[in-house]
Amino acid sequence: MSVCWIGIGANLGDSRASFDAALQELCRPPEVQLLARSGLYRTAPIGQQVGGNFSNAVFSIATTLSPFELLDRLQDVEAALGRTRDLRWGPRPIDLDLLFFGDQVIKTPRLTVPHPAAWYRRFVVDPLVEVASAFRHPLLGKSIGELHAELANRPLVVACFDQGVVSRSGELRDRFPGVRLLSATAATEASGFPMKLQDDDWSDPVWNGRPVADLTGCPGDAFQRVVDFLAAVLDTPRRISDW
Ligand code: A4P
Ligand code: MG
Repeated sequence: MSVCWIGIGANLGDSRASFDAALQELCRPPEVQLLARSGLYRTAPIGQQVGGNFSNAVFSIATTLSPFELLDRLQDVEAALGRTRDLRWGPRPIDLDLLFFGDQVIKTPRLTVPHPAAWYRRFVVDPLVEVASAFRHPLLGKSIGELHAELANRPLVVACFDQGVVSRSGELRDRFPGVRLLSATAATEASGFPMKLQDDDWSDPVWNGRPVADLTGCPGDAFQRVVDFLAAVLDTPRRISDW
């Protein structure tokens, strides 16, 4: 039996009804049991073509399924609730992301676990900290509560290895006043919470003891990826109700 954490999101249709239907459908067979769920959050949309505000939440299950069987099940539930895949990071009536599968680490073209963005997207971490504060991230060696607290540091120091992006740090400062973007060499000496915006051949999940933001799978050019990353870190999701 494995304990898994799943992120759920929607910005089309009646998201509350879709969330309830997704849980019911997913937990219908005996191989999946619901353990806990967070409240419902209203969050700012991250991504250029993603549409309007989202509802987001997280829940945990116990399952005897393998990670790939669970991914199949999640995608079947998404399809049953009207999800189509016309556009990456497009508007959606339901999205189910496998955040953690116990402490397993999986990196294949079809499935990456832990989900690379699980630790820095506030639309995931804020609901997660409600119900899994003590859970230790299997790659980063820190608890969800610790990661959540570090994301709140201001200024948020971000170490960037991409010189093209660093040369546009003024633009980023205007847009995100709480952030100090430094080149990687400058950030090594900085206190605070540097992050590296990963280039293609870097595989370490931590750098100088700090989490690496792996943006390689995100849409857009390097600058847009950094914009989306910072927007996801600096968002302040609003808890709207219990779920
Ligand atoms: N895949 C790999 N690893 C996983 C995993 N751990 N969980 C593969 C789920 N799927 C995983 O996903 C693309 C492919 O990722 C799948 O075929 C699967 O094999 P998708 O659901 O088809 O497409 P997507 O959702 O557009 O892309 P992706 O990369 O899953 O994006 P995300 O991470 O879901 O982000 N803003 C707010 N406020 N709230 C949101 O929930 N969501 C997104 C999409 C963007 N902006 C958002 C939100
Ligand atoms: Mg997804």
